[in-house]
Amino acid sequence: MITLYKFGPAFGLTDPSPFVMKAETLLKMANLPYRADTTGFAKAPKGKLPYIDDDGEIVGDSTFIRWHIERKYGIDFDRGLGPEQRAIAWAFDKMAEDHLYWAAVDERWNDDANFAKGPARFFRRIPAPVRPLVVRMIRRRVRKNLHAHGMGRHARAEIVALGTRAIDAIADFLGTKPFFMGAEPTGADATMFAFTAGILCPLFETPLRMAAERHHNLKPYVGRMAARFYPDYPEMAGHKAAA
Ligand SMILES: N[C@@H](CCC(=O)N[C@@H](CS)C(=O)NCC(=O)O)C(=O)O
Repeated sequence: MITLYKFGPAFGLTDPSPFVMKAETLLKMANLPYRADTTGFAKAPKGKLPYIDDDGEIVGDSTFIRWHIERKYGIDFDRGLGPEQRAIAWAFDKMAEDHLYWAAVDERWNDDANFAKGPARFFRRIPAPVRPLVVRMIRRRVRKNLHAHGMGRHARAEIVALGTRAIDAIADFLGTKPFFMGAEPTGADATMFAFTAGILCPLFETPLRMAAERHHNLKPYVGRMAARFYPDYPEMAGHKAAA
């Protein structure tokens, strides 16, 4: 049995981390039984979530989880796609994960109002006297990570412009197709669904959400994915504007 280590549902999403949502969606796409565990962060092999424990084999990182599923269970998430389409899917995946992600992190963690509504909740269990100190320390670490990546060196307006360009690319490529690469879900849908659902999360007032809402195909797309893979998750009903 596979155990998926995740943060746990938050903000009306199955997880606040798009990487966790991606990994969980891949498990569902593969029809593999799994159990979720929200207590594994301290033992994360790479200091990040998600990771899985598959009968004693620990796999960290959503992409390596994907490759593990494909290898061990003989699944090709991109079946039906030719090399050119696979290349495009990979490029979009990494645009979301290594570029758009950081613009979204900036909005959630560096905007005080969004931080208070969202990530601040992660610290509720920390004893009140030390909480402000811990919050300051973690926010400083997030800022350092943003700076090290490079996104954090830009002005807010520049970050929004870059994030918006990525969202426009996702929406334009999706176009009128039901799923990202065509008529049926493929590997990239796990990623596009996770990131788009996170950015459309109605809890946060963000320019990236506004950018996503300007595209009339994104909410129905998230709804379609949620309806197909999370039928028992009514919290995602907000996205069930599915066509
Ligand atoms: N490349 C990793 C990224 C995972 C990741 O960035 N996870 C974040 C949450 S969105 C995390 O666990 N951060 C905790 C930390 O950096 O301390 C993947 O694809 O799984």
